[in-house]
Amino acid sequence: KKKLTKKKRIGIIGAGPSGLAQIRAFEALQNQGEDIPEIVCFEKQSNWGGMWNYSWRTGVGKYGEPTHGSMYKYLWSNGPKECLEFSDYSFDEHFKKPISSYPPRPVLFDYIQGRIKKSKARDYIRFDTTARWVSFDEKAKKFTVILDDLKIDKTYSEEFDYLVVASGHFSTPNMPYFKGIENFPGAVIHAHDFKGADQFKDQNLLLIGSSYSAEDIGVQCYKHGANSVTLSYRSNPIGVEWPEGIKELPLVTHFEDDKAFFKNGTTERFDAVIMCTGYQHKFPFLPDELRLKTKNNLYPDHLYKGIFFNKLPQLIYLGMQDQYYTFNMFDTQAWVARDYMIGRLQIPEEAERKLDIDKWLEANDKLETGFDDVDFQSEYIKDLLSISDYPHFNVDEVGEMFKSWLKDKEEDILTYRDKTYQSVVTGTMAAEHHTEWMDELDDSKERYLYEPEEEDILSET
Ligand code: FAD
Ligand code: NA0
Repeated sequence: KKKLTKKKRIGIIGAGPSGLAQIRAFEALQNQGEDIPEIVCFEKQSNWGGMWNYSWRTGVGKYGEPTHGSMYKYLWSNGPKECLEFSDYSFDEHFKKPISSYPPRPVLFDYIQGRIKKSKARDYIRFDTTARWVSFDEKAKKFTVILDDLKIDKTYSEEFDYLVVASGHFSTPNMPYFKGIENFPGAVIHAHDFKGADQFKDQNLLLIGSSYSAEDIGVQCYKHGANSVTLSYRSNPIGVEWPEGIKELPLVTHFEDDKAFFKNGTTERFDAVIMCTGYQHKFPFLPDELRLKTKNNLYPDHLYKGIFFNKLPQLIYLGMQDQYYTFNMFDTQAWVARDYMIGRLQIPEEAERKLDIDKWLEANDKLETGFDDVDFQSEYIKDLLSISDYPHFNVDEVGEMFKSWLKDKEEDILTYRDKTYQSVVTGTMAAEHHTEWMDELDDSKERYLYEPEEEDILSET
């Protein structure tokens, strides 16, 4: 018992894929017979999984906290699952059979939970607990975190030697204003509050933005029966060949009642407006001097190795970059962070760290195409792998898959999810889904894993 009190204490804010990766990294060490620090993870929702834990709520949750979830019904992976596979827990190990390359949200949520359900991960997490405020004592070199236990409405505080911020950055809407929008008679929402296409059936929709949310919500609404979808871009159109019923226009200048005016002189009437205008990095629990201030990009400034807050590396951020790689990137980050926290990895002094950051920022500035972005993030992952014992995977091969995915989308935005890829972890070729994506309106796990042949055999006997 005495030994326990001497242990370093590690606080983790958020039990989404990033926070769970951090817990998993420590468990991997424990499985090697090593002693691990004391870990406490705080999660404001009642369950783990972050974005993947779908919530029907908009606005605030049961306890009045801002609703975290931005995912919606009928959401299918927007990249091949082979590009995000954990290298220490394969899809084969979880599903025991090949599945398609683009599973729906409930299936990926199931996969995320697979490797940690088998362990004690849940014991480290305090659910329904919001991190309210953080301070750092320079003398004691410790963080104090003020927490709200939402269930019993009680505020308390705890001290930590290291703090891992894994609270995500796709939750707080960036909501621009357009003149006259206050008089628009239909629904005006941000993508964060979009919960599925059902309510927009037969409507004429205007989506502002030209990135993943605009593309995916637009295509979903088209698939599920919207009358028309118009995407409005500020900088560049998505630029694929859209089917009849979806089109792109330059930016809206203003609204008059239900009429939108566009930069190219076009005017159209709409039933609803969905702002697909991205998210803010928002850390209301962090003071100015500890807060990461950045736009959504592939290499946020002030983070050494994209993880350690340069002015105070005891403060660790996971998953704060824009993401091609997701689960496997969070893992590589968490493994590196773990090794630093247990003293296995030494990092250079602040000035030298800054030089390294600047080198990455300079390369980031030069990126022009999607392919450049993929190469950049692949190099970043390889850099992390070179300093950690996270099971290596063929990053170059994954990079190539990302490039084919970009090409697939350009070729046909409605059918790219029917393509299949090969796992770099197991070599398994993905199965073809039993139904083409455009015809598949049911995103449940049961429907996804159902095997028509087996069913047929059963009915014959
Ligand atoms: P999150 O998943 O956002 O988790 C953060 C956690 O921190 C949450 O559980 C939250 O409740 C908790 N939290 C926040 N603040 C506090 C606080 N103050 N106190 C306590 N807890 C707190 N990625 C893919 O790979 N494929 C996809 O198809 C895909 N689709 C996406 C679709 C949408 C609409 C969005 C928004 C994102 C999508 N992503 C996708 C990216 C997704 O963000 C990542 O896959 C992943 O969820 C990021 O994990 P995270 O743990 O960093 O953050
Ligand atoms: P996201 O698309 O929500 O993806 C987040 C977009 O908003 C850009 O097009 C930007 O234009 C535009 N924008 C910002 N301010 C604007 C303004 N004032 N007026 C007009 N347009 C404005 O956000 P971003 O940041 O990519 O783009 C913002 C994440 O969610 C992604 O990581 C994605 O992977 C994930 N996601 C995944 C899925 C699926 O997997 C679906 C949705 C989202 P500009 O001019 O800056 O280019 C199915």
